[in-house]
Amino acid sequence: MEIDFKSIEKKWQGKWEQEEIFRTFDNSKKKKYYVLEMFPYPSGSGLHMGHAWNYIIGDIFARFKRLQGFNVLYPMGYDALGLPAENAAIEEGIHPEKYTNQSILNYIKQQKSLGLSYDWSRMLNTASPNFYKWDQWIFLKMLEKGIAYRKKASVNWCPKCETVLANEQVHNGKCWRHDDTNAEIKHLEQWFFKTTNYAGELLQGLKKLNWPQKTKTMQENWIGKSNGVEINFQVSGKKFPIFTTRPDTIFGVTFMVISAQHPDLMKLVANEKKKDVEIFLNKLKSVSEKEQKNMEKEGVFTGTYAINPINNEKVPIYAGNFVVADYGSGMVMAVPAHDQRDFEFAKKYGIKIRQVIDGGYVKKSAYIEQGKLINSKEFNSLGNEKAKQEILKHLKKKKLAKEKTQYKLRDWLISRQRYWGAPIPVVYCEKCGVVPVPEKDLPVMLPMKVAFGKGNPLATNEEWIRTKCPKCKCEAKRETDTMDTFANSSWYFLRYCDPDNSKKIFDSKKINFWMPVDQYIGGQEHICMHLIYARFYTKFLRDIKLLKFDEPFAKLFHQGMLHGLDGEKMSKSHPQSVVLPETVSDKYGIDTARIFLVSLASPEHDLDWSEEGIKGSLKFINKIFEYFENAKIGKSDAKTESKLNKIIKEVTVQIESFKYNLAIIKIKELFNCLPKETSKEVLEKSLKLLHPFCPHITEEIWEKIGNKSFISLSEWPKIEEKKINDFFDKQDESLDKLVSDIMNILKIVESRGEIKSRIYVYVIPGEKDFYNLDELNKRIGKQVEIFEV
Ligand code: ANZ
Ligand code: ZN
Ligand code: ZN
Repeated sequence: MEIDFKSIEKKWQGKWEQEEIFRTFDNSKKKKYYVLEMFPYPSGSGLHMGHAWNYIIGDIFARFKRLQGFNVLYPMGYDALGLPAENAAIEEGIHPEKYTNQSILNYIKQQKSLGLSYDWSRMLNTASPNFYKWDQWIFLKMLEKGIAYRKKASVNWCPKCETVLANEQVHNGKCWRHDDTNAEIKHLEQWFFKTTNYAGELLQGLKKLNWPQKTKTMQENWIGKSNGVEINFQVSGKKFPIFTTRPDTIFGVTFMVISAQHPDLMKLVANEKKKDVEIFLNKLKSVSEKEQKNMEKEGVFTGTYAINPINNEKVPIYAGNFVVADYGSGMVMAVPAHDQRDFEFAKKYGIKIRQVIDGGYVKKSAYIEQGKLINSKEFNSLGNEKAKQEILKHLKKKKLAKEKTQYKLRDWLISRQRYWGAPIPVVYCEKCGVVPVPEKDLPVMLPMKVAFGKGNPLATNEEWIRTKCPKCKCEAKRETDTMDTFANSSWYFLRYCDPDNSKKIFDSKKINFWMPVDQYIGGQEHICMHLIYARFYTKFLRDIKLLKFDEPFAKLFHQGMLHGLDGEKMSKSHPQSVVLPETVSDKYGIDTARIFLVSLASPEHDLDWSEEGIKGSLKFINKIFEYFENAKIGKSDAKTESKLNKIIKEVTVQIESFKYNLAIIKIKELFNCLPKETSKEVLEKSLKLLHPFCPHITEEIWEKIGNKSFISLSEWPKIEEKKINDFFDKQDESLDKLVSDIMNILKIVESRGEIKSRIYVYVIPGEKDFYNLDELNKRIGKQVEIFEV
């Protein structure tokens, strides 16, 4: 049988669009349900099967929820600003705006051809001033509240991207976009968002989220809570706080190490040592901070000393490569006897090692286990856990220490020295300093005319840079940095709830109605980037009273990775692996591809694309089509009803938990045992189960069996518990057993050379009707008779 997929797809996609059946309204009486896939970046090379898979997973869910009777918000938009578009445009010699618009149009076309049921009226494009205006607006609010701030810091710079990166965007010392490029360290004045203000809450909030445990643990580790103590040492007559988790070892401090990247390092260095320190710093210059931590511990004496408050001992301060500048205070009290890094350092530079915890023999490595204190005056012989408390108490009394919770999370560096982003809305005035652009002057539009390839493109448009100071009206200069594109994806999901608002960022009433996203779907690569930033934005917007909830994404699902025929992860960087949805739908129909993508494995697992597999799916679709073509509408029987209801029950649970593959198995099983003649209701219910997976052909069949409405807008079949009858299953089981018994006996008999054409089965009285004789005959392939004795 030949199914004309092309025209069926065109027909239904056309009707859905024309009648806007997936448009969502705020005033429905139904319960809301918000389904969202992570924000795509519209690349010029378009969408491949790997991307398609992600959207199909979401679409199946959205269609399912819609049939279940929810008022489903299922929007789509494009994370269009950002470096890839800028780079691609430079490569192709066209303006990023043109490049982006073309890519978006292409994306929309491709997504529509997958049969995705988005509400296209809410489409977002972050490159539109109507969107990035609100990026700038949020920035101003953050500036007002002290959450956005500017500081000089040692920052990670990607020489390939030609811009700085946030801490989250440096993966093992390398740029997240360029795993062949080490991030370099630069000292620059940059804009930051104070994510650390929310560190505790970001950690705490994870508890109540319905996210995969692994994901939560990864975020937890990224945020990295550490409970310790801050102890004031004296450095050049001033107090200098030191973060430690081991106050019990304070008598063992024999030196201090300040981070080589510490902004105040040079202020602290003694004149006669300035040269030495500079030579050391130069050596480190091209190595990122993360890498330095893995390097051999190195350092140089600064010529300065610190005074240990517990015993007033004078200890030398070194500048070292293994201390992080913006963790704690960027200086550590080094205890070589009990900390391995300090131990290695002390060995290398011949510094004294003083054991203060009794235990192992400190000669080859630090002793890091528990033990009783020694060499610690009045604290001697205390167990070291107890000593932690006692020493803290002692120092606290003298106001020299306090408890401190420290997080690994860093503030988010949001400045980018690139063009295709939202301009940071501030100006620099000689008189007034940094002046925010007034709200009424937003958006600060990206100028079209800039030169690419000579550093920050925005810095090449003099005319744009020159402006008037909003405060004193004197000549002033615009900020030329743009915002990290992750800013856009940090709140886009809110704008979908009120996409066309031109007066406000959004109407809080609408947001509080739709949010949080009930089901979020996306890859694991964003666990410590987008998923942290979006949670941070949500908390900030809540604090300025725009939102009434704390967390943006109630439930999260990570899809696996699709691999191409060559076994490589399907991506642009492996052209051999790429399969295009167009090619597949031309050959097999998009519903075939959809069902293939979810039938082999549960979608959280990786999947290999296979030509064989898709042929199998095509067979199944053909079978379905043929079945409905030939089905006679009449009466249904109790057995079919029982099976149907049982399977509805199972499929409902399986789709809900993304076990799409198991749902497909059940649906196949159902169609295997549907009789040629059954009721319209049974036919329709069975078809509805298939609908989320194969929206086009189910619409077509739905119409063929006499419906005028859309199956897309119909209702998920209700489970009629009372029709489920285990008797039929027992009957099936007994029949299976009888068939296998007969087959075994036949085997024995026939091995003796006797050929039997008739088979008599003797059962106890009343059991004869328990077996379906037709079925029995069919399966044995011989005539069977049953007698009651
Ligand atoms: C003295 C000491 C003795 C330490 C000892 C450890 C063992 P976590 O758990 O990761 O928070 N530290 C403090 N600031 C640092 C920085 N900016 N860069 C690198 N290391 C830093 O680790 C806390 C410990 O890491 C602190 O406790 C400090 O070393 C070090 F036997 O202080 B400890
Ligand atoms: Zn890079
Ligand atoms: Zn001014």
